[in-house]
Amino acid sequence: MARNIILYDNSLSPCARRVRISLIEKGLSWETQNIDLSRLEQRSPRYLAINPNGLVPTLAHGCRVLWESNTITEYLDRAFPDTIQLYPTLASERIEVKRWQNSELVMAKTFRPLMYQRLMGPIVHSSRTYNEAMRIARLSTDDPADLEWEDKVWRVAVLTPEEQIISEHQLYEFADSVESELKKSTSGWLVGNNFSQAEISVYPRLIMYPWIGLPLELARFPNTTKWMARLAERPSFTQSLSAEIQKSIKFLQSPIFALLCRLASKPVEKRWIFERFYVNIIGLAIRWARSSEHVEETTWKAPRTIPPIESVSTPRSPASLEMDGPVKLAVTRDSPDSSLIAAALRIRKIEYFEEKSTSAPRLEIAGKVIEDSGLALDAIDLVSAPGPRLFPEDVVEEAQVRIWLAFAASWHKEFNPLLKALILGLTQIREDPKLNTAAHVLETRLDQLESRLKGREWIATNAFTVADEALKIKIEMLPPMGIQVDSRLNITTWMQRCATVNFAFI
Ligand SMILES: N[C@@H](CCC(=O)N[C@@H](CS)C(=O)NCC(=O)O)C(=O)O
Repeated sequence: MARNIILYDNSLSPCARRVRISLIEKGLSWETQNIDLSRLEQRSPRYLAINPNGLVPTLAHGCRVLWESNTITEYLDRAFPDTIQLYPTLASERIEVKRWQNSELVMAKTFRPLMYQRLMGPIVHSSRTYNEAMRIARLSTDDPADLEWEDKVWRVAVLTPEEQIISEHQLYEFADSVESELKKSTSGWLVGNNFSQAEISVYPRLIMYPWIGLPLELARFPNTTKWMARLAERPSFTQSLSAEIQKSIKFLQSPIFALLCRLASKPVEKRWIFERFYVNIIGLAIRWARSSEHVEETTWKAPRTIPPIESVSTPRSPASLEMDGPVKLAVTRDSPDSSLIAAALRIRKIEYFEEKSTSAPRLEIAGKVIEDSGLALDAIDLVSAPGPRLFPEDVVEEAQVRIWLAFAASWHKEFNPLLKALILGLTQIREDPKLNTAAHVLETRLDQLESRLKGREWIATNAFTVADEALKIKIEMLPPMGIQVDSRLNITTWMQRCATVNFAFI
């Protein structure tokens, strides 16, 4: 049945693939709009207007537009209660699924640069001249940070050889954690006794390891190999892979591509004649195989403006995670994540002991030790506590809170180095080119927020939510970093409104 769903997708994207798998598992049909990442279409103003994080996937269900793959899949479970439910209802299992999703997202931060170094970079480098690559990127964006990124990608200089080794090590640590969980599992699944969203979230990127030079050897990963083979047999896993990618896999894992990667990362002037010839020939073949190379204009369509048909949604998972001792929060000085977790505990009226920490904030709650603020919010939401839930009962409102939390979380790449510089006492932040670019990116994020707040009192719903708190905490820290907020009127008024919220009465 057509459900008025559009997926803004890219066939190479593991994040989009997990949404595709969920849609197929649920028997939902959708329309695909391809966003060409190699042309930076995800950074175009038109795309940023529907997804301010500038990443795929985005899902439009009628006029409801959602980003962040894990939020989308959770929304699909709740919005389509008559389909297979992929998230467990049991709070203890649900939080384990979310733990996998979070550690997968942490792994993705290491995977992304290595993927651009070893997969996207060589493809773009060999199939386009430098000027062509920059001209194509400029068709989508004139943001200096994006153009700087494209320059690095074309030069296949995203990571140094030393950084690549560190990344490889971290990525294998994640694969080891999957292996050890599957070794312990009596059901053969990551969480509980059933196939769940955990599989759908972890598999798509893990299966791409060999494409970026990280083979998953049978001897080291026997359980993972078996698990992957079992998953590959599910129709949703096969059907979620485009024919184009299925054809390309052999090429991406071949010595031909491995040689291209080696040569592409060597400066052009240091290549032998036959090496240059090799890169050009493979580049021509890639160009010929990729039909989109010949298209100048973007082809994707905007979301529909009609609301989807209302239906009864699955109720929110009950807050039934049992507390089994005191709640402890180890806070890090000047850390927005620490402040957010503390605020969430106060909203839910949970008493906790605070300790000081020099590493990442750490929450101990309901027998779990959590070092990720996203996961911490979910755990705080799922424990039985006297205060109101962090995520609203309404399915659309819940998704809105989650996407705006993801918007706030996505500032980390720029926010963290600026914060570090500030802690180290650097005052002339704008004089450092890298920090200046980071500050510029955050200013763009503020502009996005300013336009979201136009005519609205709160960021996600029509009441104060934890998403407002997450953004407020970060914005308060910007002026000392040399990023002024005052000129943005909607943000200033909203900040004043946030300051009046008294957690004791929420
Ligand atoms: N946390 C986001 C991550 C999305 C993401 O990183 N998407 C990648 C493809 S898997 C992308 O759009 N990459 C383009 C880029 O990095 O500029 C999600 O789960 O949706």
